[in-house]
Amino acid sequence: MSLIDKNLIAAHNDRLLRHVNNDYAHLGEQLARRGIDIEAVRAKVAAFGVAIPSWGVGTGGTRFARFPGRGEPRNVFDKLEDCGVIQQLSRATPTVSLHIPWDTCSDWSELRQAAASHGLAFDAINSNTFSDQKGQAHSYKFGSLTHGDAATRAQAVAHNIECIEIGQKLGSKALTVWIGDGANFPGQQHFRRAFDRYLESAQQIYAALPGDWRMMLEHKICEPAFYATVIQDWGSSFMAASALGPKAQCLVDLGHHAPNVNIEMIVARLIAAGKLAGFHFNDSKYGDDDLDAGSVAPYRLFLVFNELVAAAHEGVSGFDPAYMLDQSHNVTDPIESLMTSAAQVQRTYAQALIVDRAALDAAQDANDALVATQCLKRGFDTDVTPILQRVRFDAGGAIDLVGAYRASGYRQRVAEARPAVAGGGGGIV
Ligand SMILES: [Mn+2]
Repeated sequence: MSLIDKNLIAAHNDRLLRHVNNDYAHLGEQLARRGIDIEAVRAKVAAFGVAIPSWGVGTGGTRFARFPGRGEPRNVFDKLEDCGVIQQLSRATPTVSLHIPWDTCSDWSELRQAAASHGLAFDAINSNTFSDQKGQAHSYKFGSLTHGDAATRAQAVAHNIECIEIGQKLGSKALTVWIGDGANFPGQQHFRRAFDRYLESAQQIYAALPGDWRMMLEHKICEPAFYATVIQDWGSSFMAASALGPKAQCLVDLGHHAPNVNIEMIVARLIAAGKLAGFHFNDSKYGDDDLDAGSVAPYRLFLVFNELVAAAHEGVSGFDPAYMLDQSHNVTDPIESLMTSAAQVQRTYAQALIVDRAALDAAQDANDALVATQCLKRGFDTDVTPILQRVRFDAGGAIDLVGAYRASGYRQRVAEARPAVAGGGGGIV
């Protein structure tokens, strides 16, 4: 099933293809002079995918307000359609990451079929114990997996196990756990006891994991607990993942760190320890801003990818990170932002792929700081756009993502079919 008319994409591509081919040939020559085979880079970029968060296709919001967009998805089936459009045009987003209970539905096999009809599969499933759901017996106002009350903890554990069961029906292979537990006042919480309770609860969830599943622990420095968060940084996350066992790993959300933290170095440490679960890509200027990936600090994103490409290049055992976007779109059409961000992640991957690793190693060995850093800059400064355009074209996607999307009239169509609804999950974690 095609959500966007294939003829429209083809007509749009036809107008651009000659230029793309010329640009690609020129870039190929430039890279060849540097000893790089553009076809090898293209093949790796074509095989790269980043998951779409189901919550990302709705308009986000802040603590102050949410300004809904037109034709917002009303349910998980609508969300899958929007994800299908992103995948049809970008060819970089073959999977969707669901959030329970925001994405609850009555027939999971029907949902799996709907996803398949849009060319989509399911990535990690996300639990939610950071807000109360209708009819819930115990409130999470003062915590979930770390709550002082055993019945509240048991309820949160049971929800996570239910998420695993749903994920199994959908073909997921991972559970992502992020909790909002923590304290808003000094003295409110006994730090060590709260962490012990987290481990005890997490162990029960871990015990329910199927053999081929991973448990991804997502840390966050603050919010909603503004004084102290139980799993606040990669240290706590690593302690928990180590205590739980080999199937537990640490997920890095780029927005969940203190300002100016060297995230690429955290990534390197987690790779070294065999504990890097994967990423939630986004960008930030001040805090957990959930801005579009690479929109503010593209070089920081590049330095993260430099570590990832280096690990793959060096054949680090067990290295298999999961890639997801996690953004809040307050002023853009979420489909446009997600397509652009997926392409940005692809772009950054390609830039890291063309770093001369042998030259970088030699410069490091010779203590030649200037040449070493130039090796990285040379990758980052290279405009790899023609590679991305060719990858999309070859796979049946759109050379010009936003141009083709706007020409398709998809947003106007769904705006008519989907009357505005109040509420819905606006939370971004
Ligand atoms: Mn996240």
